[in-house]
Amino acid sequence: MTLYGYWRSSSTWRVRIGLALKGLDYTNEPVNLLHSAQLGDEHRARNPMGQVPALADGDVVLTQSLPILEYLEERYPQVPLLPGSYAQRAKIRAMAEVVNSGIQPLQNLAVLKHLDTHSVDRGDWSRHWIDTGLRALESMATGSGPFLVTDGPTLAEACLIPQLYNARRFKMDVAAYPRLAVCEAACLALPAFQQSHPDQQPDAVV
Ligand SMILES: N[C@@H](CCC(=O)N[C@@H](CS)C(=O)NCC(=O)O)C(=O)O
Repeated sequence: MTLYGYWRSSSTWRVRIGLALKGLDYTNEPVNLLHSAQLGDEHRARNPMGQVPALADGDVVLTQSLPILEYLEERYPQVPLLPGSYAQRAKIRAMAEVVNSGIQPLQNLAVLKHLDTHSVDRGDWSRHWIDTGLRALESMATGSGPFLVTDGPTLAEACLIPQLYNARRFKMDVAAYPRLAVCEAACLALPAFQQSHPDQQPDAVV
């Protein structure tokens, strides 16, 4: 498999977490967002939205991080990203969706660039939407241990942990969400989250 992504992209990190949890090998092909490589013809042929990530599995090219993770779940069921009962799996998906549709699209690069043309402060805007979503997740986190829903990391953590990393880039205090901070510490102690961390990627600039 080949993952087309960017080291600091939260959506790309979601997919790296899924691949790492399932122990799947892949080649990393950086798409430099700062050079607008995501908007070039070569990458748009993979993802017409002009966004990362895209994942090629043989001849199949997949886009959108959550459908990519659902594909991995069905194709490579080892180490499930959607474990537990029907109700738990619905909860995992709901928490992933808070990040995927309730936070990240409101503060992705294209939106922030457009805000610049309306004299809106990128930081204030982004912190507002990140805080709204993280508060919701804090109250939804009902797992008995450190994880959000079940006794290990799932699709929900694959979305949450990159979003918390992103929150820090906007100078937010993650300790303001104590349940989420505990979950983050538990995840970051795991090799799958460590090896998939943005700072560990070959295209990282740290
Ligand atoms: N819903 C998409 C979101 C993808 C997305 O917004 N990716 C960002 C990086 S995290 C991106 O490529 N931004 C480039 C841009 O906005 O120009 C997914 O989950 O894959």
